[in-house]
Amino acid sequence: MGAEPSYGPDFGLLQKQDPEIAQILIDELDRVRSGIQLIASENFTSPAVLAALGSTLTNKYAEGYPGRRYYGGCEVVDRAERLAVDRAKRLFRAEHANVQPHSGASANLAAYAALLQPGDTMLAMALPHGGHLTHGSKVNFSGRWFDVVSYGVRRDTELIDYDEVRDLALRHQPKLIVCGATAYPRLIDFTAFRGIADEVGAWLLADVAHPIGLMAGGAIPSAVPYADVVTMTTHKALRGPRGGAILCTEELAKKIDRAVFPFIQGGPLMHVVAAKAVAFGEAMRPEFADYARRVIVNARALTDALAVDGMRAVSGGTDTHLSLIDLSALGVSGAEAERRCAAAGITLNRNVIPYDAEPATITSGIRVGTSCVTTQGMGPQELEEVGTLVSRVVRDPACAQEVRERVSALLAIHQPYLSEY
Ligand code: DSN
Repeated sequence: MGAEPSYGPDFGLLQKQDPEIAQILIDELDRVRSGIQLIASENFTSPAVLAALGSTLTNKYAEGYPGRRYYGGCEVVDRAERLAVDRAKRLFRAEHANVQPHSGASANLAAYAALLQPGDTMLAMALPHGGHLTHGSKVNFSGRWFDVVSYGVRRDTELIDYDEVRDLALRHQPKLIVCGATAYPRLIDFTAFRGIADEVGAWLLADVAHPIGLMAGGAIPSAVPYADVVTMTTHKALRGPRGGAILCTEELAKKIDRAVFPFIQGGPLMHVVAAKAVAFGEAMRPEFADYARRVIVNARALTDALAVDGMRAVSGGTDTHLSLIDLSALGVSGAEAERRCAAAGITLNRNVIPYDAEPATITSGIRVGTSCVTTQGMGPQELEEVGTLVSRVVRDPACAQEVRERVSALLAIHQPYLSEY
């Protein structure tokens, strides 16, 4: 692998023509190389994915679908989209794939557009309990346009309350049930959701934007056999370009395709579609299955190390790439912990925990994930140390410099875009 993949072959030209932007590219690569990235929704794409993203495919208008475009000259980009669709179908054993959504939010918007009319009732996980903005938050289109009923986690176990989900479904008869979350560290019981959806005659949508990479690698059970529609992002644990995709049954294929284009989107981003094909191809390799397994092993090592120092894992642990950590016992807010870690070169995000008394800007918790550090080649031993470093600097901000030195030592061995993929 080259040492400076994000610069591309014409980086010299960019430096000459637009030194300000060139410097930003350099600074961002330096930033991730000089700190530990624990944001659970981020990852480092391969240089091959970056190469596809930085290609001339960005120039092509291709509204429509392969073989059915509204522009001429699409015969080459058609091949990229066909490959992306075929690989997604094979990788996830899905009947149909649409690889055009620009993001996870767009994928959800398209899925709702395919299955619902404005004013219809949907049942989804509450944002403060780990759901997503597009699962019915009042500040989002989903909460504005649909009649949203929310379920959450139990106060005692901090696990999804499947009895509550069923009761709410029976009472409100939603047309759509959404499962999936952004800050839920445990496996979701798709069989239970399927059963509830069948009982009330609802569609089941699994928004697995976060764990789809772990499903691709076979490290956790897939949602595909259970859900009518699966929405995802391609840039989290899956390690592809920033974007979204939708998998669905053959029965819903036409509805989903029409909802993506022409209903919510115009021209697809063909360079991103090509990069998605690259990422799906990479995820089919045995090394990716090993990667997905190691992400979870690392998340457990990190979670256990944090717990030793009183940083309690919500629900008691993790089955995935992320943990939600309750800082209440330390008397430090999530926002303050985020700042203290940043001062020591550790990037993570504050996050509300279930039943949090603090608002989303402050929070009582943080969220950590291991997709990035695993891509960098770190293992459980390193993650144990990372846990200790997080806990030291959160408890005592005066340790920031000392912690930063240990962070640098770890990064000297495990730098992004220098280790092998
Ligand atoms: N922003 C993403 C996350 O961090 O989980 C969800 O869209």
